[in-house]
Amino acid sequence: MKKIKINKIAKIADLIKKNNSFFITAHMNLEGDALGSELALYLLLKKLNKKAVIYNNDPTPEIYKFLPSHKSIKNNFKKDKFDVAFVLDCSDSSRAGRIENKLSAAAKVVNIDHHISNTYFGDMNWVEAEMSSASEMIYYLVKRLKVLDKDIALCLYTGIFTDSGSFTYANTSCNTHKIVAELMGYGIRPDLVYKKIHSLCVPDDIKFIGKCISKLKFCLKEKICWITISRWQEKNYDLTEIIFSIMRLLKKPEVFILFKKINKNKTRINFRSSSRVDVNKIAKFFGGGGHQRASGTTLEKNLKESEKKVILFIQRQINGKK
Ligand SMILES: [Mn+2]
Repeated sequence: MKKIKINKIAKIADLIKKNNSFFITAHMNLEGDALGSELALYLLLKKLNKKAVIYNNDPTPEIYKFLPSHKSIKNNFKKDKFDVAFVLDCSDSSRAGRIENKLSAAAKVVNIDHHISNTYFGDMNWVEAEMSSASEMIYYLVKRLKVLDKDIALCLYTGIFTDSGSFTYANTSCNTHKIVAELMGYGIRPDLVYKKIHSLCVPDDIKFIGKCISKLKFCLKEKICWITISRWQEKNYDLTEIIFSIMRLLKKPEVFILFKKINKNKTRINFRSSSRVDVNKIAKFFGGGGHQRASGTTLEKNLKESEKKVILFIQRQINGKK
């Protein structure tokens, strides 16, 4: 485990103390870590009597509406000037969607992220590629400024919980568990958080998942495992993670891929790695990015072409390593 960048935390804490107005944003397609880290930072700033607002590209998914202060999140940017803009959980400023254009409303942009593919787009950049989540990073800032309370703990817990795959991914460290132990001391109910985020399917969803699983494909002695899905429906909750969690029950695969048809000439591709294969590099080759163990990209190609190109590339990658 690499050392945490304490000097960055000190600098950001200082920046918060010296300034008054802040806006916060995170990536499009909001999930637990984006929202958890945003809301924890928002509550931190409010506790220090700062002017703070969250602007997101997308509306908050229903399932996260148990998070404290979610109602303060705005989708329409008002013309205003800010001292500082915080961009959370974004490998690149473009991940913030249309909010990217609003960053110029702030005198300074601070980039706080845990993606290895981060482009260091901020005036100040705090990037910790070994951390489980942006929420884990915000925890250190919260500690530094001594503002941890029950609401902040719930936001941070939710962010860490979702981004660490319920504490099962390789990014879950000893520190992650120490932090979670402390957060739970504020009365977090893990069973309720799990239920809010995961127990959401209706019977048709499970049937759909079953159909997807029945289409499993393998190659390279089951080292590569994938599914192509021609009728993908975006849900308010993440079927992608559920399908991956089933695929991850398999013993042999090193790489898991989902190909989802968005339209005739657009395919969304998600990658997961179970061990040594760096799927950030693979996604990057195809114009995307993410983490070593989880990444994604979108190709302007049909489902079949995308499948062929990507599988061939990964086959070469794996074979080339031997
Ligand atoms: Mn994250």
